[in-house]
Amino acid sequence: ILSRRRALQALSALPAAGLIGAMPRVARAAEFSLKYGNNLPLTHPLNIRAQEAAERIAKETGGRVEIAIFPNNQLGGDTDMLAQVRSGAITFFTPSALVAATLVPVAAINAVGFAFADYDQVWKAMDGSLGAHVRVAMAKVGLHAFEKMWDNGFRQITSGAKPIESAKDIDGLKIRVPVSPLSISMFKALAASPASLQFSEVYSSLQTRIVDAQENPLPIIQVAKLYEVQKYCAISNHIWDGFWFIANGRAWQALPADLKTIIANAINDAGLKQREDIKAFNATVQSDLQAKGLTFTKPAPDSFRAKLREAGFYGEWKTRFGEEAWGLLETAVGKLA
Ligand code: TF8
Repeated sequence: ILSRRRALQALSALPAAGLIGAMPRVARAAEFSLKYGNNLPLTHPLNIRAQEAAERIAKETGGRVEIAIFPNNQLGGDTDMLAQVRSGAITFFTPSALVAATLVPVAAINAVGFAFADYDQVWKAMDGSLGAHVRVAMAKVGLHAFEKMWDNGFRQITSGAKPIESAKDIDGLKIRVPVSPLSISMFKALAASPASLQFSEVYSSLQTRIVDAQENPLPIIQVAKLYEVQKYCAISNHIWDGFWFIANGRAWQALPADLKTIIANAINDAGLKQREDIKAFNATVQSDLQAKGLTFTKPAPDSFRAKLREAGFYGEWKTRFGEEAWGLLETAVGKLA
């Protein structure tokens, strides 16, 4: 941005005659310069599709809207970016639903342990009334959530010291979870010893053995190179997690309607493509990770679910999320408790 400003100054110092028409489009300052922050490396499909959306938006608005992307925690961890998008310091952020829930508790509803069985259930619910319910709650705290969620994936557990074959093996496990009350509650109910850390701290906390384990979807384990600091991976599918593409509500409302339409279409379309990318990624990522040295196990979900029921996990979260949200979830996935 700075260098562009300097380029503009340099241009304006040139003799004007005949130059205006020849001026390259990038040299014109955008009417709306918007910042978007996220926590992922540029190699993740989320950043690839977000970049495409930003280019499409610049093109379709004739350069009136410019979106600068700050990937890879450049602006701080998730909690920082959540504060920034709330205050308007940045316009866009894509938190995991788990992280968004620190501000809007019901946003974690999709992450109830062992709720979703597959992607058919997921997209029906999140593109339907469950997603709509969450977006209304976001609006109440001044956040505009775009209609289409982006895919993070089904979360899996990696560990360093020993493989996880059944729920018993996570007794006492020191596991990093996101800054998420639901994740803490779930892993406590499973008798593990969970600790909340920002995603930006995950690699180093595994490397220095502050924790033994973490849980994330396979594409994240791949792009964040967590296989370098972990030995085992249990395909537990314990949580389906997605990203909410959110905007600061005031900044969003202040945009002219025609620009809002262009931006929303570009972001929602990019989200749908990103879902397909993750699907394709999922087809090969397990064998890639195996080749990189991770050993996989596939514990049956039953022992986990039984433990959660016994600990009263589902009952507690039904109360915390409320009858309405819980009802929408159970309509999508069947009875949980
Ligand atoms: C976490 C998050 C992650 C996502 C992803 C890295 O583990 O939930 O799954 O934020 O962008 O902190």
